[in-house]
Amino acid sequence: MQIKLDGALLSQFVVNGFVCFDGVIPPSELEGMEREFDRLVSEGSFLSDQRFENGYCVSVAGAYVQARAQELPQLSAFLSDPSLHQLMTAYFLSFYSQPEQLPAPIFHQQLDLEENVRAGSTSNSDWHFDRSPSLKCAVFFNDIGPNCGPFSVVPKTHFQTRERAHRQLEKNPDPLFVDNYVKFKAAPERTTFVVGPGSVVVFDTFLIHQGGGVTGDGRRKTMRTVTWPPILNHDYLHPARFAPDRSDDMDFETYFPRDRTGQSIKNPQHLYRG
Ligand SMILES: O=C(O)CCC(=O)C(=O)O
Ligand SMILES: [Fe+2]
Repeated sequence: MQIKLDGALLSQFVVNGFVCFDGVIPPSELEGMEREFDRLVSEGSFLSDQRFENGYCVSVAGAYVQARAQELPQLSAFLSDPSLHQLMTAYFLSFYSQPEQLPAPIFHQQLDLEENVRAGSTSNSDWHFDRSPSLKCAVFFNDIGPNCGPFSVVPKTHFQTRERAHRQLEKNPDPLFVDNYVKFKAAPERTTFVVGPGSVVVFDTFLIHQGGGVTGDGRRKTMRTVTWPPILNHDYLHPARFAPDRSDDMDFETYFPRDRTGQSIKNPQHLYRG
């Protein structure tokens, strides 16, 4: 994989909340990654296992894949790609006022392996931002047409959602209690990734996004890696200095889709630190 990083790409990422590399993974590498994806799914040893109306999403630890680099060479190579690490580091560092005091991020801590094989939706098919904030790298294995449940984002919304999350986290530092589903007052201007195989979208999960809603005979096979920010604190939630122009702010309400009881974050690293 070849990603050329420069200042223009990074500022586009910071302002829009995502970058898309269309067809960046060559077919030979993508085939190997898909074979290893299938192997992990068939082995059945998962951190979590969700079943949807239209398929499944299972999660494995990035460290587990890296520890098996001999057997999973193409996935391991993707997880070790230095240009992705550099891109994510630069993005994270842009948020913090004292970046030199931060622990280094742990890249691709989790891999979500998802297949949507028939018409239907997933728990991610409605507009939302993630409760546990992260950067995700979404890799698409097949040709994603408009009926394949393409991933969509509403550009630049990651500033507004941070403010909303921040207000809630000051009351309860557990992000799993944040209202993270979104109802827009008017249809938003979305960017939809109708992209070829081997495309990678890197996105800030504070962006309002959705995906996985397959229609007709569409299908989608995708992997999303999850990299959590080094610290979830005031700096990470106050990026106002990057968004002096708030003319793009949108009118939306947030809601919590299910009963809140029983929710509690497993990894204290992700608690809001004030
Ligand atoms: O299915 C999709 O493309 C959306 C996935 C999603 O919401 C997420 O990984 O946070
Ligand atoms: Fe999400």
